[in-house]
Amino acid sequence: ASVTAASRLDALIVGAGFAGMYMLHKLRSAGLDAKVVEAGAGVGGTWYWNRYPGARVDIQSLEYSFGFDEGLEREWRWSERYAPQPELLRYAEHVAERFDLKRDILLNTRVATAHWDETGQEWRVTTDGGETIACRHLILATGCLSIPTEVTFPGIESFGGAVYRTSRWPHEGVDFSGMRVGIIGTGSSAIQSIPIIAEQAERLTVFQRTPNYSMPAHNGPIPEADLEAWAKDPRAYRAASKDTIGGFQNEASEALATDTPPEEVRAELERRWAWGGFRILGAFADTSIDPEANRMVQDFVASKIREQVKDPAVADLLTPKDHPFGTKRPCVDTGYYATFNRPNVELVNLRSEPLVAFDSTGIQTEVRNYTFDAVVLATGFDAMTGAIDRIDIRGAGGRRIQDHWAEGPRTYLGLMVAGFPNMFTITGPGSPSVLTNMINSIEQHVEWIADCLTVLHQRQQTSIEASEEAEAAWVRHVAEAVTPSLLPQANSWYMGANVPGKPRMFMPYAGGLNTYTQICQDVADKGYEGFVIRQGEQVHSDS
Ligand code: NA7
Repeated sequence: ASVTAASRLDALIVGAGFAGMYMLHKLRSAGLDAKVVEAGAGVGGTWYWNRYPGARVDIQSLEYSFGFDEGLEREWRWSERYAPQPELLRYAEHVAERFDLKRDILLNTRVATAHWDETGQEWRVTTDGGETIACRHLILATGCLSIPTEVTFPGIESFGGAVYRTSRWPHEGVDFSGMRVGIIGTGSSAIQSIPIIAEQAERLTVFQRTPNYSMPAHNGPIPEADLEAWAKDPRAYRAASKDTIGGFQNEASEALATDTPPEEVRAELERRWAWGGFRILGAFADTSIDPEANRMVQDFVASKIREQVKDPAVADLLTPKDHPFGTKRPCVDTGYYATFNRPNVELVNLRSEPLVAFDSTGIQTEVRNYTFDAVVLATGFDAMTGAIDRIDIRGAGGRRIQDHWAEGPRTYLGLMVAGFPNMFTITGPGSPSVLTNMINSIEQHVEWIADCLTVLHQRQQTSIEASEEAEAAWVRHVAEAVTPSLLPQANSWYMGANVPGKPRMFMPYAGGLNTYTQICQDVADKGYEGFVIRQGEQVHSDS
């Protein structure tokens, strides 16, 4: 199909989650012609798809919300510290309405291919609906945790009961009353849903391969101190959130656990545990880099698990032993550990009792047969690269992104890829993204990209591309940034370790959102250092 220059967009954005929506708003406000293609039937991304019971945000909502518009900020009130998924979805829909975004969002449509056209200096995009769209810039706002892993089990198709995936939950919900339910996985999704499923179901069996560290959310009303600080000066409050490693306020301490008397370490960890959520991560500056300091936090969490779980054998099984604290994404829960005190809940250790197969009635392990009416798969995502890999993207010279990333994802600043002109990733590999408060990372990326495209547009420059050297240097820098930390010690999805055959490489940038923001700003201030920018070739002039 041929597309005339007249119908070419300035930018096509893929995905209508928070990133895609804000990107659309920013580009339209700058006078650019932009549209969004979204696979779901509605906006909201993560919060559109992940409708499992108990799904909620792990960062306080006061900070996990947009700060770019004061009107939006003033009129929206969060009901709790950590908003539940339905409220986050309402917020996403509210943002779409408020900024009249939907007229430029094509729903129920998945991008199939995106090929760079050298002559026209544009991307040719096709969708599963058969549309062809030409665009100057292609912006991938496809999410870091949007494609479930293709985990499957022998015989699962013969199972007579229902199978649910946490990330593809039925919109009408599921009533587990009177059912015998099995759940596979003990990551964040499982840890949030297990307490609620356990209350409904007749019996719940949890199949655990690796235990995770989980901290109590202590969800409830937003803490007075935060509300006051925010109300006094919302701009200053937002700025303080962004000027941190993780993109949220955490009372980050400079103190070293190894220099602190043990009883003081314990008291500080207790105080932060009582506050809830991720606050414990900021307790000491050395817990993420020094095994001995980390061990103190591990021991503390283990003691907390023992306090909450009555059966010492079950408590022991729930205690992580194979990875340091914080090296896999820590979980935040409401009543997770105490759920194992319920008479209708049992924990199966897949390490000592491997899963053999499903049959028509349930799950067989090497030890027993379990009968179920329903099974829940909470088995995780092909993180950071999954959604990008699934599009047939070809850059200059027809090079496929999968080939360029064969040994792991390579980007410059997590924003662009050498050889893929005019293609941006929001919260892409090589950016801090999944190690941070996503909304603050999204705002930073979107604003940087919007400024860049505005400058190019004003100067009639047709293309921008990361240089090979800048990309190579950034890949090295991303590796160096994580080297002092314990993060690479875990077989985490940060490392690509949860997907068979995926190259092992620490994908996000561990240098902190504040440092990263400064680096991106400096690059722009130096005239987009490390990028190759081409002047318009006047391809449509009549000379
Ligand atoms: P996660 O955190 O990747 O958790 C997936 C869980 O599923 C984890 O416990 C896995 O155990 C388990 N799993 C995966 N495959 C299998 C098989 N084949 N057999 C048994 N168990 C399996 O995904 P979530 O959806 O919970 O959370 C993703 C992110 O969303 C989270 O980190 C937050 O950032 C929000 P394993 O550890 O691999 O042994």
